[in-house]
Amino acid sequence: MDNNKLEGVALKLFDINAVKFGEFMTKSGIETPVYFDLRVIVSYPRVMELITSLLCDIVATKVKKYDHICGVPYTALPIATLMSVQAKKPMLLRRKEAKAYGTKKMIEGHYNVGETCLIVEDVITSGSSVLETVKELNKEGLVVNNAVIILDREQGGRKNLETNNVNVDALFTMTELIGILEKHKKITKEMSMKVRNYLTEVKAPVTGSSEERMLLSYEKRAELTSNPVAKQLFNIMSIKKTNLCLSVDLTSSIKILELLEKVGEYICLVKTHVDIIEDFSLDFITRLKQLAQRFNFLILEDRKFADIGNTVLLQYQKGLYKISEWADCVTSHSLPGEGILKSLSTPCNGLENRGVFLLAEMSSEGNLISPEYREVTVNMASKYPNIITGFVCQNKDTFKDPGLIQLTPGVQLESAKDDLGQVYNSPDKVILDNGADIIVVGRGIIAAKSPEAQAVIYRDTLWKCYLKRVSGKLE
Ligand code: 5BU
Repeated sequence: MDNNKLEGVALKLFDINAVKFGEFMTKSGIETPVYFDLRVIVSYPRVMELITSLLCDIVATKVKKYDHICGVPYTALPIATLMSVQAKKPMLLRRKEAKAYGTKKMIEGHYNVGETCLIVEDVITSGSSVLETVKELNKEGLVVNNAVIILDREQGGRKNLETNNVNVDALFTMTELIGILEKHKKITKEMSMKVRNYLTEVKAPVTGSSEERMLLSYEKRAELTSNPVAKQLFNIMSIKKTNLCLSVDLTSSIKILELLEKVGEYICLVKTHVDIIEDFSLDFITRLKQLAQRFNFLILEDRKFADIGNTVLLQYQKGLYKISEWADCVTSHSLPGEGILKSLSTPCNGLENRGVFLLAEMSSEGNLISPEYREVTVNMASKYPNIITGFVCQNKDTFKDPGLIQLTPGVQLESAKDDLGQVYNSPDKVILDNGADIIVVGRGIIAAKSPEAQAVIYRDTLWKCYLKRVSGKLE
């Protein structure tokens, strides 16, 4: 490769502020001394031209065969377009969200199953954005063996991609870029050392493990989910800074509403057992929904469906409670088999944006769920990504997908158990060791002298544990 050209690009990137030095915070809450914003390069046609020609040179020498080029949205799209034109290879366009009408295609362009596609990306850290695009292309029967990128931050992304059989070629590694900038006195020796130390200390999580899920921020995970309720929940948690779900196990609708007036602002989700309410009415539901809207929380009806698909469909949509009309999400057992998920994903009354938390484990002593049952439950859920919000479970190894939510009940600050088999863990234990994303607290709050004060304590304690988890230094 032409080293002069390469140095020229590095210096230009520095001049146009596409690379900055100082103290920055990454999306996942980790401090970094170097930050890239390659979006700005679209304002510099000469830089675009240089980068395109250098990337095309790499591809010509390193990539044996490819039929298409696809950029990772959005920063890499213009670069991929220019490369496609220069190399005279057809481009594919990946959508971030499927169109709501017409064709629901995620990949636009003409292609045949079995053809190969080269990926273009600006920067890789963990490689997870590239992998998302690979996943979409694979779904269409396209094969991805190679990715070309502008900058490899050397924090584990290359390894993650190679583990997934995607070979990576980069214009620069971070070390090379820093070397050029130091040589040309754009940055001090000190800064260069600082960046090098940072690179050895902070590694991106390994993709596809439950550890990765635990280290990603809710904000990031909102982008990785296929279920609209999970997306909303991740967003609410990030905005309100709370991962507390209140289980309102009270038998009076007035008491439930009074309680939510006081604690609504501290929770991301309210969990109901609608069949224990003695004065249930549709007016209660109207008021519950008003509170949900006012305080920005979602509603989970903990119905624990467990019958054949047809009965569950009736239990979900009909009867006194008409759960499907108001609950954003419900809980369900996997015991009856896939029919239960088919029935819960049946479109009803034109309502979309519904979710299901599938029970993969329980908190009660002596429950009969075995590791095998847990595993087949998770496999079953993977066939219904649009409807599955996450799992009710106790253990981080239950699932890996960072787009799904681990909902964990059985949490209290004070007690270790109740008299009827419930087992409690501490916030620390469930979030840091066991991987809980949303934590269900019932009597820990509702039975307290001041539920409001107690909700604040839980909210603060749980959020602190989450922050500690995502800021953890890795490896
Ligand atoms: P508690 O008061 O924090 O013990 O209430 C816990 C709530 O979570 C209660 O409504 C249970 O029905 C629910 N729950 C649970 O405790 N354990 C489980 O494994 C499942 C649900 Br699934």
